[in-house]
Amino acid sequence: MLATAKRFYSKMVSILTALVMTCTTAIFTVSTAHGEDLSEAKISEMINEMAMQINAERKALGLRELYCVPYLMDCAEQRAGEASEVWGHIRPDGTHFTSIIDWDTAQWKNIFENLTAGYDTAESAMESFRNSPNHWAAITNPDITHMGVGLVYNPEGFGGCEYYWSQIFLQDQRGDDYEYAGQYLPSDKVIVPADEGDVNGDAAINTFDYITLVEYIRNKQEGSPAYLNDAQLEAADCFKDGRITEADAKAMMRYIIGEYTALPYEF
Ligand SMILES: [Ca+2]
Repeated sequence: MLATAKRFYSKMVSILTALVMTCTTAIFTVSTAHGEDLSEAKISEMINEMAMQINAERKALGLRELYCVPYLMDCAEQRAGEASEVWGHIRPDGTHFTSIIDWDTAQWKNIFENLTAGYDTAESAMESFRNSPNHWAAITNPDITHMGVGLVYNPEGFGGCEYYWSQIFLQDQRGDDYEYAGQYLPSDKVIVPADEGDVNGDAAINTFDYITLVEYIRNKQEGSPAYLNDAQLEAADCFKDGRITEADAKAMMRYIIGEYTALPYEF
């Protein structure tokens, strides 16, 4: 009982509940015509843009980049929708925002939620967070490792803000290198390898691929954020043994210098 109470307390103190009603000033600057043709693709693009900006800000400060987690992206989208109905970190059912997280999926020991509304670009929404110390402290928290970003366009939403953004950040108690299903580092393009060994997807197989692969392996070993998409992993698996190791990097280098004539390397 005491242990449960203690865990609850430590959870509560780690939750950031800062809330700034950024919406009111934006009501007068946001045009309704903008959002009416917001496609799902456009919303995804805006969400990705925000995720990239979060990591760019963190990188500039020497902080680790955060993985986007599809599960947390879904949670963030749901929270953005809820906040458009009932503004704040308390959900429409009266529970704290953390109740959106399934404990078996995300065993957070630190969790933060940022909300802002009324901004029709990722950049302006990020600017609203930048101008709010508590929100910015969450974005630049050194302990967090994973995130979800959500945007819901709701012309009937709270305060007439139309654009409702949410960010969920967390650190999992299972370790900073705990891997969530489908996690990825946000990027502005989908990398498509042209062939075996073309890890960076520029249709040539050269030292840039080798560097990309070696960095990936090193970051993995150090427990730092590292991400290659499935097609890149396939292209990087020069031994075709289903694992990415230094042996793959060596095989790639041997191919690049002409020692091997083809990839994947056949025993
Ligand atoms: Ca390449």
